[in-house]
Amino acid sequence: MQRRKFLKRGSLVTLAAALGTEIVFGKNIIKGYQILGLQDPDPFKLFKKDPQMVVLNDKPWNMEAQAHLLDDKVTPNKFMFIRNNGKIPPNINIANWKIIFDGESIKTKKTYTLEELKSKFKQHTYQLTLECGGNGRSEFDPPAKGNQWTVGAVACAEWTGVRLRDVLEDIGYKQDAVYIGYHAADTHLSGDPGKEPISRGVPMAKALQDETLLAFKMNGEDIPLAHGYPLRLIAGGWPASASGKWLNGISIRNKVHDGTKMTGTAYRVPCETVAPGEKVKDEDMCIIESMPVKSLITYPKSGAVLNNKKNLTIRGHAWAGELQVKSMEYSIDFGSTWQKCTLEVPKNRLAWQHFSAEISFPKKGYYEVWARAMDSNNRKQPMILPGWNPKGYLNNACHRIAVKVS
Ligand SMILES: Nc1nc2c(c(=O)[nH]1)N[C@H]1C(S)=C(S)[C@@H](COP(=O)(O)O)O[C@H]1N2
Ligand SMILES: [Mo]
Repeated sequence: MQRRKFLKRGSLVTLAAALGTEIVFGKNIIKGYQILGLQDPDPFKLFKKDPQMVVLNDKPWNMEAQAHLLDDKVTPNKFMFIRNNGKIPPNINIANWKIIFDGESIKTKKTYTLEELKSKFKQHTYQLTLECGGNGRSEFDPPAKGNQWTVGAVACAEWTGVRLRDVLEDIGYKQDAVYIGYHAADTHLSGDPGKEPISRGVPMAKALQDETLLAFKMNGEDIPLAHGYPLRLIAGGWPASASGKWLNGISIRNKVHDGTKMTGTAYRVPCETVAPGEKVKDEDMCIIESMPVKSLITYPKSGAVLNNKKNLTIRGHAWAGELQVKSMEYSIDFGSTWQKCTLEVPKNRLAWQHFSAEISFPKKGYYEVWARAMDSNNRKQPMILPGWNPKGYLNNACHRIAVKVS
Protein backbone atom coordinates (compact mmCIF):
# COMPACT_ATOMS: atom_id res chain seq x y z
CA MET A 1 0.00 0.00 0.00
CA GLN A 2 1.28 3.46 -0.87
CA ARG A 3 1.86 5.73 2.07
CA ARG A 4 -0.37 8.77 2.02
CA LYS A 5 1.52 12.01 1.60
CA PHE A 6 0.70 14.78 4.02
CA LEU A 7 1.12 18.47 3.44
CA LYS A 8 4.59 19.79 4.24
CA ARG A 9 5.07 22.31 7.01
CA GLY A 10 6.03 25.08 4.58
CA SER A 11 2.80 24.64 2.62
CA LEU A 12 0.81 24.70 5.85
CA VAL A 13 2.41 27.97 6.86
CA THR A 14 1.48 29.46 3.47
CA LEU A 15 -2.10 28.19 3.71
CA ALA A 16 -2.39 29.56 7.24
CA ALA A 17 -1.13 32.94 6.01
CA ALA A 18 -3.73 32.94 3.23
CA LEU A 19 -6.47 32.01 5.69
CA GLY A 20 -5.25 34.52 8.24
CA THR A 21 -5.20 31.92 10.99
CA GLU A 22 -3.64 28.61 11.98
CA ILE A 23 -5.13 25.37 10.60
CA VAL A 24 -5.44 23.54 13.90
CA PHE A 25 -5.38 19.95 12.61
CA GLY A 26 -3.30 20.88 9.58
CA LYS A 27 -0.93 17.97 10.00
CA ASN A 28 -3.76 15.63 8.94
CA ILE A 29 -4.25 17.29 5.56
CA ILE A 30 -3.34 15.10 2.62
CA LYS A 31 -1.25 16.56 -0.19
CA GLY A 32 -3.40 17.91 -3.02
CA TYR A 33 -6.44 18.46 -0.77
CA GLN A 34 -8.26 21.70 -1.60
CA ILE A 35 -8.90 23.74 1.52
CA LEU A 36 -12.57 24.79 1.59
CA GLY A 37 -11.80 28.08 3.25
CA LEU A 38 -9.65 29.00 0.27
CA GLN A 39 -12.39 28.21 -2.18
CA ASP A 40 -14.16 31.15 -0.62
CA PRO A 41 -16.17 32.68 -3.44
CA ASP A 42 -15.78 36.06 -1.76
CA PRO A 43 -12.77 37.49 -3.59
CA PHE A 44 -12.71 40.57 -1.38
CA LYS A 45 -11.99 38.50 1.70
CA LEU A 46 -9.81 36.06 -0.19
CA PHE A 47 -7.53 38.74 -1.60
CA LYS A 48 -8.04 41.30 1.21
CA LYS A 49 -9.55 43.82 -1.19
CA ASP A 50 -11.84 46.73 -0.46
CA PRO A 51 -15.49 45.85 -1.20
CA GLN A 52 -15.69 48.81 -3.59
CA MET A 53 -13.30 47.06 -5.97
CA VAL A 54 -15.01 45.76 -9.10
CA VAL A 55 -14.74 42.12 -10.19
CA LEU A 56 -14.55 41.81 -13.99
CA ASN A 57 -13.98 38.08 -14.17
CA ASP A 58 -13.70 35.19 -11.71
CA LYS A 59 -12.12 32.59 -14.02
CA PRO A 60 -9.43 33.84 -13.97
CA TRP A 61 -9.67 36.52 -11.29
CA ASN A 62 -9.66 40.06 -12.63
CA MET A 63 -10.56 43.00 -10.44
CA GLU A 64 -10.17 46.74 -10.85
CA ALA A 65 -10.26 49.84 -8.69
CA GLN A 66 -12.49 52.87 -9.16
CA ALA A 67 -10.71 56.19 -9.65
CA HIS A 68 -11.47 57.52 -6.17
CA LEU A 69 -10.04 54.38 -4.54
CA LEU A 70 -6.62 55.21 -5.96
CA ASP A 71 -6.26 58.39 -3.93
CA ASP A 72 -3.31 57.15 -1.81
CA LYS A 73 0.14 58.28 -2.88
CA VAL A 74 1.34 54.69 -2.62
CA THR A 75 -1.35 52.16 -3.54
CA PRO A 76 -2.15 49.72 -0.71
CA ASN A 77 -3.03 46.12 -1.54
CA LYS A 78 -6.74 46.62 -0.88
CA PHE A 79 -7.03 48.99 -3.86
CA MET A 80 -4.67 47.25 -6.21
CA PHE A 81 -6.12 45.75 -9.38
CA ILE A 82 -5.69 42.04 -10.07
CA ARG A 83 -5.07 40.82 -13.57
CA ASN A 84 -4.63 37.06 -13.88
CA ASN A 85 -4.35 35.10 -17.12
CA GLY A 86 -4.40 31.68 -15.48
CA LYS A 87 -4.89 30.01 -12.13
CA ILE A 88 -3.02 31.26 -9.08
CA PRO A 89 -0.48 28.60 -8.07
CA PRO A 90 -1.68 26.55 -5.08
CA ASN A 91 0.45 25.43 -2.14
CA ILE A 92 3.41 27.73 -2.58
CA ASN A 93 6.31 26.61 -0.43
CA ILE A 94 8.83 29.41 -0.18
CA ALA A 95 11.48 27.18 1.38
CA ASN A 96 11.66 25.33 -1.95
CA TRP A 97 11.13 28.32 -4.22
CA LYS A 98 13.70 28.49 -6.99
CA ILE A 99 14.26 30.62 -10.03
CA ILE A 100 16.00 29.07 -13.02
CA PHE A 101 18.00 31.20 -15.45
CA ASP A 102 18.45 29.69 -18.90
CA GLY A 103 18.10 30.59 -22.59
CA GLU A 104 20.28 30.69 -25.71
CA SER A 105 22.32 33.66 -24.52
CA ILE A 106 23.21 32.48 -21.04
CA LYS A 107 26.78 31.40 -20.35
CA THR A 108 25.80 28.64 -17.91
CA LYS A 109 22.36 27.76 -16.67
CA LYS A 110 21.96 28.81 -13.06
CA THR A 111 19.40 28.41 -10.27
CA TYR A 112 18.94 30.56 -7.20
CA THR A 113 16.78 29.96 -4.17
CA LEU A 114 14.81 32.88 -2.81
CA GLU A 115 17.18 32.98 0.16
CA GLU A 116 20.22 33.20 -2.14
CA LEU A 117 18.70 36.10 -4.05
CA LYS A 118 17.96 37.94 -0.83
CA SER A 119 21.35 37.37 0.80
CA LYS A 120 23.67 37.59 -2.20
CA PHE A 121 22.49 40.82 -3.80
CA LYS A 122 21.91 44.34 -2.58
CA GLN A 123 18.23 45.16 -2.05
CA HIS A 124 16.53 48.22 -3.51
CA THR A 125 13.15 49.83 -2.97
CA TYR A 126 11.27 51.87 -5.57
CA GLN A 127 7.75 53.12 -6.13
CA LEU A 128 6.82 51.75 -9.54
CA THR A 129 3.75 52.37 -11.66
CA LEU A 130 2.14 49.28 -13.15
CA GLU A 131 -0.69 49.77 -15.60
CA CYS A 132 -2.35 46.98 -17.55
CA GLY A 133 -1.96 47.53 -21.30
CA GLY A 134 -5.74 47.05 -21.56
CA ASN A 135 -6.67 49.71 -18.99
CA GLY A 136 -9.45 51.80 -20.59
CA ARG A 137 -10.42 49.03 -23.00
CA SER A 138 -14.15 49.38 -22.24
CA GLU A 139 -14.34 52.57 -24.29
CA PHE A 140 -13.20 51.15 -27.62
CA ASP A 141 -15.64 51.00 -30.50
CA PRO A 142 -15.93 48.57 -32.20
CA PRO A 143 -15.49 46.90 -28.81
CA ALA A 144 -12.40 44.87 -28.04
CA LYS A 145 -12.63 41.44 -26.43
CA GLY A 146 -11.10 40.93 -23.02
CA ASN A 147 -11.67 42.32 -19.55
CA GLN A 148 -13.60 45.55 -19.87
CA TRP A 149 -11.27 47.69 -17.77
CA THR A 150 -12.47 51.23 -17.19
CA VAL A 151 -9.81 53.34 -15.46
CA GLY A 152 -8.77 51.21 -12.49
CA ALA A 153 -6.11 48.82 -13.84
CA VAL A 154 -3.25 50.95 -12.59
CA ALA A 155 -1.36 51.15 -9.31
CA CYS A 156 1.85 52.50 -7.86
CA ALA A 157 3.11 50.42 -4.96
CA GLU A 158 6.51 50.34 -3.32
CA TRP A 159 8.48 47.29 -4.43
CA THR A 160 11.56 45.85 -2.77
CA GLY A 161 13.87 43.35 -4.37
CA VAL A 162 17.20 42.85 -6.07
CA ARG A 163 18.16 44.29 -9.41
CA LEU A 164 17.73 41.89 -12.30
CA ARG A 165 20.91 43.45 -13.70
CA ASP A 166 22.98 42.41 -10.67
CA VAL A 167 21.75 38.83 -11.01
CA LEU A 168 22.31 38.70 -14.77
CA GLU A 169 25.85 40.02 -14.27
CA ASP A 170 26.49 37.40 -11.62
CA ILE A 171 25.43 34.68 -14.06
CA GLY A 172 27.05 36.07 -17.20
CA TYR A 173 25.41 36.31 -20.58
CA LYS A 174 26.59 36.34 -24.16
CA GLN A 175 26.99 39.36 -26.43
CA ASP A 176 24.05 38.24 -28.57
CA ALA A 177 21.47 38.62 -25.74
CA VAL A 178 18.55 40.79 -26.92
CA TYR A 179 15.60 39.96 -24.67
CA ILE A 180 14.62 38.29 -21.43
CA GLY A 181 11.45 36.21 -21.06
CA TYR A 182 9.85 35.21 -17.78
CA HIS A 183 8.33 31.93 -16.66
CA ALA A 184 5.96 31.54 -13.76
CA ALA A 185 4.18 29.04 -11.55
CA ASP A 186 0.58 29.91 -12.43
CA THR A 187 -1.25 27.30 -14.49
CA HIS A 188 -3.24 27.44 -17.70
CA LEU A 189 -7.03 27.60 -17.35
CA SER A 190 -7.31 24.46 -19.51
CA GLY A 191 -5.37 22.54 -16.85
CA ASP A 192 -2.77 21.59 -19.48
CA PRO A 193 0.56 21.60 -17.58
CA GLY A 194 2.44 22.05 -20.87
CA LYS A 195 0.86 25.44 -21.51
CA GLU A 196 1.98 28.68 -19.88
CA PRO A 197 -0.87 31.17 -19.27
CA ILE A 198 1.55 34.01 -20.04
CA SER A 199 5.29 34.30 -20.60
CA ARG A 200 6.34 37.77 -21.64
CA GLY A 201 9.49 39.80 -21.30
CA VAL A 202 11.45 42.93 -22.11
CA PRO A 203 14.49 43.87 -24.22
CA MET A 204 17.88 43.69 -22.48
CA ALA A 205 18.07 47.49 -22.18
CA LYS A 206 14.92 47.48 -20.02
CA ALA A 207 16.01 44.37 -18.12
CA LEU A 208 19.27 46.14 -17.16
CA GLN A 209 17.69 49.34 -15.80
CA ASP A 210 18.24 50.20 -12.14
CA GLU A 211 14.52 49.94 -11.39
CA THR A 212 13.92 46.52 -12.97
CA LEU A 213 13.59 44.26 -9.95
CA LEU A 214 13.17 40.69 -8.88
CA ALA A 215 10.86 41.75 -6.08
CA PHE A 216 9.83 39.88 -2.96
CA LYS A 217 8.19 42.70 -1.03
CA MET A 218 5.32 45.03 -1.79
CA ASN A 219 4.75 48.00 0.52
CA GLY A 220 7.20 46.55 3.03
CA GLU A 221 5.53 43.14 3.36
CA ASP A 222 5.62 39.82 1.55
CA ILE A 223 3.95 40.29 -1.84
CA PRO A 224 0.26 39.29 -1.52
CA LEU A 225 -0.54 35.95 -3.19
CA ALA A 226 -2.61 37.49 -6.01
CA HIS A 227 0.22 39.87 -6.89
CA GLY A 228 2.93 37.28 -7.35
CA TYR A 229 4.03 35.86 -3.99
CA PRO A 230 6.81 34.98 -3.35
CA LEU A 231 8.76 36.50 -6.26
CA ARG A 232 7.88 38.85 -9.05
CA LEU A 233 9.56 40.61 -11.92
CA ILE A 234 8.84 44.35 -11.93
CA ALA A 235 9.38 46.42 -15.06
CA GLY A 236 7.69 49.73 -14.17
CA GLY A 237 6.34 52.04 -16.87
CA TRP A 238 5.79 49.19 -19.33
CA PRO A 239 2.52 47.31 -19.74
CA ALA A 240 2.18 45.46 -16.46
CA SER A 241 2.00 42.19 -18.41
CA ALA A 242 5.81 42.45 -18.62
CA SER A 243 6.00 42.14 -14.83
CA GLY A 244 5.72 38.39 -14.31
CA LYS A 245 4.13 37.22 -11.06
CA TRP A 246 4.99 33.93 -9.26
CA LEU A 247 8.32 34.10 -11.03
CA ASN A 248 10.29 30.85 -11.31
CA GLY A 249 12.31 31.34 -14.45
CA ILE A 250 14.04 33.87 -16.68
CA SER A 251 15.31 32.97 -20.14
CA ILE A 252 18.01 35.14 -21.70
CA ARG A 253 17.11 35.09 -25.36
CA ASN A 254 19.11 35.77 -28.51
CA LYS A 255 15.87 36.88 -30.21
CA VAL A 256 12.69 38.66 -29.19
CA HIS A 257 11.06 36.42 -26.58
CA ASP A 258 8.33 34.36 -28.25
CA GLY A 259 6.48 33.08 -25.16
CA THR A 260 2.70 33.05 -24.69
CA LYS A 261 1.12 36.49 -25.31
CA MET A 262 4.18 37.94 -27.06
CA THR A 263 2.78 37.42 -30.57
CA GLY A 264 -0.35 38.06 -32.67
CA THR A 265 -2.65 40.70 -31.21
CA ALA A 266 -1.56 40.09 -27.60
CA TYR A 267 0.03 43.20 -26.12
CA ARG A 268 0.76 44.38 -29.65
CA VAL A 269 -0.78 47.29 -31.56
CA PRO A 270 -0.70 48.34 -35.21
CA CYS A 271 2.69 50.03 -35.82
CA GLU A 272 0.82 52.69 -37.84
CA THR A 273 -2.66 54.01 -37.04
CA VAL A 274 -5.51 52.03 -38.66
CA ALA A 275 -9.23 52.70 -39.16
CA PRO A 276 -11.45 51.29 -36.38
CA GLY A 277 -12.24 47.64 -37.05
CA GLU A 278 -9.62 47.23 -39.76
CA LYS A 279 -7.82 43.89 -40.07
CA VAL A 280 -4.10 44.26 -39.39
CA LYS A 281 -1.42 41.93 -40.75
CA ASP A 282 0.77 40.19 -38.21
CA GLU A 283 3.93 41.85 -39.52
CA ASP A 284 2.32 45.26 -39.11
CA MET A 285 1.84 44.78 -35.36
CA CYS A 286 4.38 46.15 -32.84
CA ILE A 287 5.01 45.08 -29.25
CA ILE A 288 3.88 47.68 -26.70
CA GLU A 289 6.87 49.10 -24.85
CA SER A 290 6.72 52.22 -22.66
CA MET A 291 3.13 53.15 -21.70
CA PRO A 292 1.75 56.53 -22.86
CA VAL A 293 1.22 59.63 -20.71
CA LYS A 294 -1.91 59.44 -18.57
CA SER A 295 -3.53 60.80 -15.43
CA LEU A 296 -6.37 60.11 -13.05
CA ILE A 297 -8.41 62.41 -10.81
CA THR A 298 -8.67 60.50 -7.53
CA TYR A 299 -10.42 63.18 -5.48
CA PRO A 300 -13.26 63.93 -5.44
CA LYS A 301 -15.25 60.96 -6.65
CA SER A 302 -17.15 61.71 -9.85
CA GLY A 303 -20.63 63.01 -8.98
CA ALA A 304 -19.45 65.19 -6.10
CA VAL A 305 -21.90 67.85 -4.93
CA LEU A 306 -20.62 71.13 -3.46
CA ASN A 307 -23.15 72.62 -1.08
CA ASN A 308 -22.95 76.36 -0.49
CA LYS A 309 -19.37 76.66 -1.69
CA LYS A 310 -17.74 77.24 -5.02
CA ASN A 311 -14.21 76.08 -4.26
CA LEU A 312 -12.86 72.60 -4.63
CA THR A 313 -9.38 71.09 -4.38
CA ILE A 314 -8.92 68.21 -6.78
CA ARG A 315 -6.03 65.76 -6.68
CA GLY A 316 -4.73 62.75 -8.51
CA HIS A 317 -1.73 61.13 -10.15
CA ALA A 318 -0.04 61.32 -13.54
CA TRP A 319 2.47 58.97 -15.16
CA ALA A 320 4.20 58.64 -18.51
CA GLY A 321 5.78 55.21 -18.92
CA GLU A 322 9.55 55.62 -19.19
CA LEU A 323 9.23 59.38 -19.27
CA GLN A 324 8.47 61.94 -16.61
CA VAL A 325 5.29 64.04 -16.53
CA LYS A 326 6.28 67.64 -17.23
CA SER A 327 3.02 69.48 -16.65
CA MET A 328 -0.55 68.90 -15.63
CA GLU A 329 -3.62 70.98 -16.40
CA TYR A 330 -7.38 70.89 -15.85
CA SER A 331 -10.42 72.30 -17.64
CA ILE A 332 -13.92 73.01 -16.34
CA ASP A 333 -15.32 74.21 -19.68
CA PHE A 334 -15.16 71.00 -21.74
CA GLY A 335 -11.60 71.59 -22.88
CA SER A 336 -12.02 75.13 -24.15
CA THR A 337 -9.49 76.61 -21.69
CA TRP A 338 -6.95 74.94 -19.42
CA GLN A 339 -5.44 75.90 -16.07
CA LYS A 340 -2.24 74.63 -14.48
CA CYS A 341 -2.23 72.09 -11.65
CA THR A 342 0.50 71.82 -9.04
CA LEU A 343 2.59 68.81 -9.99
CA GLU A 344 5.04 67.02 -7.71
CA VAL A 345 8.24 65.40 -8.92
CA PRO A 346 8.24 61.59 -8.79
CA LYS A 347 9.62 59.86 -5.70
CA ASN A 348 11.95 58.03 -8.09
CA ARG A 349 12.06 57.29 -11.81
CA LEU A 350 8.96 55.33 -12.99
CA ALA A 351 6.83 56.35 -9.99
CA TRP A 352 3.61 58.20 -10.62
CA GLN A 353 3.46 61.91 -9.75
CA HIS A 354 0.84 63.63 -7.64
CA PHE A 355 -1.06 66.69 -8.75
CA SER A 356 -3.59 69.01 -7.18
CA ALA A 357 -5.46 72.16 -8.09
CA GLU A 358 -7.70 74.63 -6.34
CA ILE A 359 -10.75 75.18 -8.53
CA SER A 360 -13.10 78.14 -8.26
CA PHE A 361 -16.43 77.56 -10.01
CA PRO A 362 -18.04 80.75 -11.38
CA LYS A 363 -21.63 79.90 -10.42
CA LYS A 364 -24.06 77.15 -9.41
CA GLY A 365 -24.62 74.36 -11.89
CA TYR A 366 -23.21 71.23 -13.51
CA TYR A 367 -19.53 71.00 -14.43
CA GLU A 368 -17.09 68.45 -15.66
CA VAL A 369 -13.50 68.57 -14.54
CA TRP A 370 -11.13 67.23 -17.18
CA ALA A 371 -7.48 66.52 -16.44
CA ARG A 372 -4.65 66.37 -18.96
CA ALA A 373 -0.98 65.50 -18.50
CA MET A 374 1.97 66.26 -20.75
CA ASP A 375 5.14 64.15 -20.81
CA SER A 376 8.77 65.27 -21.05
CA ASN A 377 8.59 64.89 -24.85
CA ASN A 378 5.71 67.44 -24.89
CA ARG A 379 3.13 64.83 -25.73
CA LYS A 380 -0.30 65.45 -24.20
CA GLN A 381 -3.10 63.02 -23.47
CA PRO A 382 -5.79 63.00 -26.14
CA MET A 383 -9.20 64.30 -25.06
CA ILE A 384 -11.00 61.46 -26.82
CA LEU A 385 -10.14 57.84 -27.49
CA PRO A 386 -6.77 57.45 -29.24
CA GLY A 387 -5.89 55.00 -32.04
CA TRP A 388 -8.17 51.98 -32.30
CA ASN A 389 -6.40 48.62 -32.12
CA PRO A 390 -7.74 45.04 -32.21
CA LYS A 391 -7.34 44.30 -28.48
CA GLY A 392 -8.15 47.74 -27.09
CA TYR A 393 -4.81 48.71 -25.60
CA LEU A 394 -3.31 52.08 -24.66
CA ASN A 395 -6.41 54.18 -24.08
CA ASN A 396 -4.88 57.24 -22.44
CA ALA A 397 -7.76 59.66 -23.06
CA CYS A 398 -8.28 62.40 -20.46
CA HIS A 399 -10.03 61.41 -17.26
CA ARG A 400 -13.18 63.39 -16.39
CA ILE A 401 -15.34 63.77 -13.32
CA ALA A 402 -18.77 65.34 -12.86
CA VAL A 403 -19.24 68.04 -10.20
CA LYS A 404 -22.45 69.81 -9.17
CA VAL A 405 -22.26 73.19 -7.45
CA SER A 406 -25.50 73.84 -5.61
N1 LIG B 1 2.65 34.84 -13.99
C1 LIG B 1 1.84 35.84 -14.37
N2 LIG B 1 2.30 37.09 -14.38
C2 LIG B 1 1.49 38.11 -14.76
C3 LIG B 1 0.16 37.87 -15.18
C4 LIG B 1 -0.32 36.53 -15.13
O1 LIG B 1 -1.46 36.23 -15.45
N3 LIG B 1 0.55 35.54 -14.72
N4 LIG B 1 -0.61 38.92 -15.63
C5 LIG B 1 0.13 40.07 -16.15
C6 LIG B 1 -0.72 41.19 -16.48
S1 LIG B 1 -1.52 41.15 -17.98
C7 LIG B 1 -0.80 42.29 -15.67
S2 LIG B 1 -1.69 43.67 -16.13
C8 LIG B 1 -0.14 42.31 -14.34
C9 LIG B 1 -1.14 42.54 -13.24
O2 LIG B 1 -0.51 42.64 -12.01
P1 LIG B 1 -1.37 42.63 -10.67
O3 LIG B 1 -2.39 41.54 -10.75
O4 LIG B 1 -0.38 42.44 -9.57
O5 LIG B 1 -2.02 43.99 -10.57
O6 LIG B 1 0.55 41.10 -14.06
C10 LIG B 1 1.20 40.51 -15.16
N5 LIG B 1 1.99 39.37 -14.73
MO1 LIG C 1 -2.38 43.27 -18.37
